[in-house]
Amino acid sequence: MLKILGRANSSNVRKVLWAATELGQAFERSDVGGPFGGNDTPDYLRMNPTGLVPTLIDGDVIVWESNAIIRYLGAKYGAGSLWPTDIAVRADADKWMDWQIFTLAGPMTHLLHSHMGTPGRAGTPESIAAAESELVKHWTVLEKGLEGRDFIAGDQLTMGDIPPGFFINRWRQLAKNQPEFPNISAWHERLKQREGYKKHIVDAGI
Ligand SMILES: N[C@@H](CCC(=O)N[C@@H](CS)C(=O)NCC(=O)O)C(=O)O
Repeated sequence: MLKILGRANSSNVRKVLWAATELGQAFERSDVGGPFGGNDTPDYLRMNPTGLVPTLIDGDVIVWESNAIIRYLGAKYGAGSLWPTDIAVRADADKWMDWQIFTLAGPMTHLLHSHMGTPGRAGTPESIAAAESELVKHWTVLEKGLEGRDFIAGDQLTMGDIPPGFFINRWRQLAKNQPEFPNISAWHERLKQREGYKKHIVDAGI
């Protein structure tokens, strides 16, 4: 059975839990990181030298970096579903996964820490407003990308929906500056119909 190491309130862990659920793969999850610790031990660092979560163990295979884990799970257990077999569709899904981690993650993390009041990481009203404006610019790109599509890479859910699908739910909860994005709203509603999204993203908090 798959083993997923990482606390269940971590955004990067939750993306992986959603992916495994979409694939119908049973998993055992252990609380590692945050208040649980365990991610600075020699054993953990041998598996994941970053000392971050999540880490996936699938038999002899160990994978870290949440989006790499989602790609691995898709390729192994979801060819034709989460993992598009058409190379062009797969590139499209890949693109939005990279966009999430390089483009959305910075301002989204700023909003989260500001909301939580994390010492040393919470922003000022000005920096929060700037992060929110930046996010509106980025979500506008996805709004256009979703034109005529039910999901990010076409008419079915793929791995490309998972990373930005996590952030849209958080952005809806945290951002004050939320223009109308009809395509994004319809996509978000579609995601909310899915068991894994409901359980690991919507019902699991911010
Ligand atoms: N790029 C990495 C980032 C991993 C990351 O930053 N994980 C955070 C939790 S979301 C972490 O491990 N923080 C330290 C901790 O929980 O102890 C990924 O996508 O897996």
